[in-house]
Amino acid sequence: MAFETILVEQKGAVTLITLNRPQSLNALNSQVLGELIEAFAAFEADASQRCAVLTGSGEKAFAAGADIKEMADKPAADFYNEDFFSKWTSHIVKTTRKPWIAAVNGFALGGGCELAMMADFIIASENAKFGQPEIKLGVAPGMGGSQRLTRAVGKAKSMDMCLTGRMMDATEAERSGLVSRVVPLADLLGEALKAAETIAAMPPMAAVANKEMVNAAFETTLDQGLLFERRVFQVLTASEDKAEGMKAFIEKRPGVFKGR
Ligand code: CO8
Repeated sequence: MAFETILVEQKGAVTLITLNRPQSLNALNSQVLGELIEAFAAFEADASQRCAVLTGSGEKAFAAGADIKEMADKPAADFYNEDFFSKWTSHIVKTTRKPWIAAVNGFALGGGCELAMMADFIIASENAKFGQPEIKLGVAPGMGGSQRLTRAVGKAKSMDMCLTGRMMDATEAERSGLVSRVVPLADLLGEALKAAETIAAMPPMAAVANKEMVNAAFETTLDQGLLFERRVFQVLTASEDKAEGMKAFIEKRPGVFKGR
C-alpha cells in the first residue's frame, strides 16, 4: 500500500503507523483520514499483526489538530452533508478489535487529542501537550473530545480545557488519568513498542476480550458490564490458549499461543 501522509511499518507482530506531515505539525486532513482508515483495516485483517502503535513524525507534534487550512473555507452545508469526520470518529474505534497504543510525542490538540483518545491507551513523552482549543476557532470538539475527554478526566478538567482552550502538560495528563505513562521523548517509541510487543505476545483472543470488557465499562450499567465480563471469561475458558496458558504456568515455561 502506498501512502503519502502516513508511514506504516511492521516490526514483528507490531504495526507502527506514523502520521507524517511534520511541516504542518501532522495536522489531520481528509487524506490522512482515508489513509489511516486503510492502514488500520490492513492491520486488523493481517493475522500476523497483534498490536499497533500510532505516533507522529518529528519531535514537536503527535498531531496539532484537524487541518484548519482545509476547514477554513469549507461551507457549513458541506460539513453537514458529508457528515464530516464521522468515519474518523467511529470507524477506527469500532472496526479495530485488536489493541493499539497512541505514543504522543508533543502537541496532541483538537482532533489530535481526539485521535489519541481513540487508542486503547496513551503513552506520552515529557514534552506532550494535550488540548481541545477548538473554542478559539469559533467551533468545538467534533471527533469525540467532549465525550472521551470527559470520560477520561472528569467534568471539571474537561470543562476547563474545552472552555479555556488551555493545554494540559504530560504530568497533569498522567495525574488526571488521560495517559497511562510518561517517558522522556527519546524513550517514547521504544517504550510504546515494548508495551505493544508485550501485548502482541499475549493470547490474541484474550487480548481482544480484555479490550472489549474495559470498553464495555463506558457503555453499560455496572450489572450489565459485570455480566458481560463473566460471560466472556467463561467463553475464553473453552479456548486452546487458556489450556496452554494454564499448563505453561504450572510447567513454569512461557506459553505458546495460537489465537484459538
Ligand atoms: N491545521 C493546519 N496547519 C497547522 C495546524 C492545524 N491544526 N497546526 C499547525 N499548523 C501549521 C502552521 O500553520 C504552520 O504552518 P506554516 O509554517 O505553513 O505557517 C506549521 O504547522 C507550524 O505551526 P506553528 O508555526 O503555528 O508552530 P508553533 O510552534 O508556533 O505553534 C501550535 C504550535 C501551538 C500547535 C500551533 O500551531 C497551533 O495552535 N495550532 C493549531 C492548534 C488547533 O487549534 N488545533 C485544533 C484544530 S480544530 C480541530 O482539530 C477540530 C477537530 C474536529 C473536527 C470535526 C468536524 C465535525
